[in-house]
Amino acid sequence: MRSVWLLLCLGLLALTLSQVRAEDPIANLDLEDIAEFDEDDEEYLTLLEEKSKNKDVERENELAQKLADVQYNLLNPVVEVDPCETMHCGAGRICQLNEGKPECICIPECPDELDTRRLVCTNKNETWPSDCAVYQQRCWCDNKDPGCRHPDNAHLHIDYYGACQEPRVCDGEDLKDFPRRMRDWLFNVMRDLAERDELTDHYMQMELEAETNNSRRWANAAVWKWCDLDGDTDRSVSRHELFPIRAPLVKLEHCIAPFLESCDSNKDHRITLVEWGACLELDAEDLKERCDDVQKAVPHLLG
Ligand SMILES: *[C@@H]1O[C@H](CO)[C@@H](O)[C@H](O)[C@H]1NC(C)=O
Ligand SMILES: *[C@@H]1O[C@H](CO)[C@@H](O)[C@H](O)[C@H]1NC(C)=O
Ligand SMILES: [Ca+2]
Ligand SMILES: [Ca+2]
Repeated sequence: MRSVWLLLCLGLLALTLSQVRAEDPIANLDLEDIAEFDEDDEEYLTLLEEKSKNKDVERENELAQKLADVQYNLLNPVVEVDPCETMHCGAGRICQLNEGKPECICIPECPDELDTRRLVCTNKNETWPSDCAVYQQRCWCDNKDPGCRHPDNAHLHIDYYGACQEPRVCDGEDLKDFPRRMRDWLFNVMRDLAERDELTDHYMQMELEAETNNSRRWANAAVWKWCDLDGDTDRSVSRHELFPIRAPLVKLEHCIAPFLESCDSNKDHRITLVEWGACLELDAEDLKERCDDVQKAVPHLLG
C-alpha cells in the first residue's frame, strides 16, 4: 500500500517537473481590474503565478532533489514520509508541520535579493525586490499579519518583471509592425516547444501542419497560443489569462501592452478567437478552434 502511494507521489513530482519545463514565463493586471477580482480570479491568478515562479531554476533543482529523495525512499522504505511533501501551498506560502499536521503558512523570509533582474513592478506601480516579497506581502495581508503594510496589498500582483518604469509609447511603425512580429514569435515558440517535445500530441500535429503547410503556419501557432492562454477552457481569454505573455514581455517589448489591449476590440475584457485572429491580422477563414482540453486537466490534478 505504501509503495503504491509512493509511486503516485513520484508520478506527481515527475509531472510537476515536466510542467516546470513546459511553462513559458508570464504576468498581468491592470489597476482598474482589482475591483473586479473575485475568489476564482484570485485563485486562478495564483495558479498562474505559481507556474511562472516554477520556472525558477532553484525551484527546479529543489524539485529534482525531492524527486531524488522520493526515489531514495522507495528503495529504502523504512524512512518516514514528510506529510509536507505532497502538500501544495500557493505562492508566498510554505508548508510547515503543526503537531504533525501539514499547514500552509506565509513564507517567513525571502532570500535577500541584490540582483536587480529580480525586481518586479506591481499593479500599484511599486517596485519590489522580488516576486517572493510580493507573494509574502499578499499572504501577510490575507492573514492580517503585522507585516502587512496596507490592507490593499491583499490584492497585490506582479504587473511585470523588472523595476517600474515610465511606460514607453508604442506608436507609428512599431505598432503597425507588431502583429507580424507577434505571429513570428508565436510560431517560433511553438516550434521550439515541439523540438523539445513539450507539446501534447494534438499540438504536435498542429505544429507539423504549420511546418509543412505555409497557409497554416501562423494560424496554427495563433490558435495554439490562444488555447494555451485560455486556462479555464471557457473559450475566451480574460485579462488575467494574458498574464503569461504580458508580464515577462512588457519590459522588453514596449508594444505588447497596447497590442494586447487592442486585441479586445469590443472592450468586454475577453479576447475571443475571432478577436485574437483579427489583431494578429490573420484570415478568419483559417482560424478554427482546435483546443486540446486534455492538457488543461493536468494543473487541476496538482492543485
Ligand atoms: C510608475 O513608476 C515609475 C517609476 O517610479 C514612473 O516613472 C512612472 O511614471 C509610473 N507610472 C505610472 C503609470 O504612474
Ligand atoms: C494547407 O492548408 C489549407 C488551409 O487550411 C488547406 O486548404 C490545404 O488543403 C492544405 N494543404 C495541404 C497540402 O495539406
Ligand atoms: Ca478563459
Ligand atoms: Ca472582446
